[in-house]
Amino acid sequence: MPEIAEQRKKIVLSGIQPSGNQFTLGNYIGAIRNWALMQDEFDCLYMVANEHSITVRQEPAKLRENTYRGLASLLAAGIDPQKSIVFIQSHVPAHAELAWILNCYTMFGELSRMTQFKDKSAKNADNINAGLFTYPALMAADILLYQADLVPVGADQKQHVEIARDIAGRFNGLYGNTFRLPEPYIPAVGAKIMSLAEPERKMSKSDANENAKILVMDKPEDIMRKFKRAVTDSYGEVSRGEDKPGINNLITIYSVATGKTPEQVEAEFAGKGYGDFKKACGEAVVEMLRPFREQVEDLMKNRDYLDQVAKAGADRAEHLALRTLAKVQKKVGFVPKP
Ligand code: ATP
Ligand code: LTN
Repeated sequence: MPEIAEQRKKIVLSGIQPSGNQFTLGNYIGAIRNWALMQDEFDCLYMVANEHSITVRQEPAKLRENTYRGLASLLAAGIDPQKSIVFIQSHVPAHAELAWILNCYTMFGELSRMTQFKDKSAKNADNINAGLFTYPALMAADILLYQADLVPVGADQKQHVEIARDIAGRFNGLYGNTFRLPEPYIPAVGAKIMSLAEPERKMSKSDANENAKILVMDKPEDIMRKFKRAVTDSYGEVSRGEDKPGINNLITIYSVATGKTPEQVEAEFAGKGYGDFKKACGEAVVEMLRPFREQVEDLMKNRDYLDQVAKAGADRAEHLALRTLAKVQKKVGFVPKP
């Protein structure tokens, strides 16, 4: 029997905002580390979402620095610009152009249901701007421009990928098949790393409490100290349980950092106390992040290289994006430039 013709590789797109200082262990485990793991199986595009960042007020010089740091972090996490398209969102104007069009096919009611909008507008009560509200239309543009099949994100972004899919379906329904319908791709382990201080809440880079989050560039001694202080419970047993959010979280982190299953972790620490376990977690995370951190530091000294990667990535991305944008403009009835 002849082999069935080889199927095309699925297209993957994801992005991360360069807001705040640096990425957290949650961003690393829930997002960028997985992106690197997907490069061989899929055709991947990864971007630094700097246009999304200005929905919350940023200091221009810091935003510039963080954008480069974001790019360096993607490379340090193992994303290879020869394999994947790596770029900075604002370098491809088609994102903003398609976002405008999609805004006109996105409903006030559906945007009002976005939990991130509700959270962020509560946190930034003095700056509830229109961009913060229509943010999902820009994210839909990011995804739909490249006809992405899969969008690897942490659990908190699932709702935004679903709205992108709804917008795409609505547009296709009106104008015929234009966009591929994307699906969220959520990791089985580590999709929601919790705060070390309040383990019922997600670890978030914008958390004001430094002890709640591990930053990917933290020094080893800071990582050790934060794990030592991590909030646990009074059971004293290293095993998972419904009412043990702190220990559940540490077991997840340790198992990702060491490649062991949660069962193996429980067996390894049977009969041992939380003190030993927290120390082991800290050491495992220090080792996991060490090469990453060193590479970010090296890359940040080489701005020319980062510029070169960004330029080449943007050119490749733009080529693909313009194909979809032209199709969309034609469908909605824009007159082509004579
Ligand atoms: P902010 O605090 O500003 O909302 P954030 O830490 O939530 O920032 P984002 O830039 O919104 O980070 O997220 C980047 C990626 O990291 C997304 O795919 C998101 O789902 C993922 N992510 C963020 N926090 C976590 C977490 N605690 N666990 C797993 N994945 C996460
Ligand atoms: N909104 C996302 C970042 C982001 C993104 C995207 C993720 C912007 N564009 C496209 C996936 C696909 C966030 O805040 N984490």
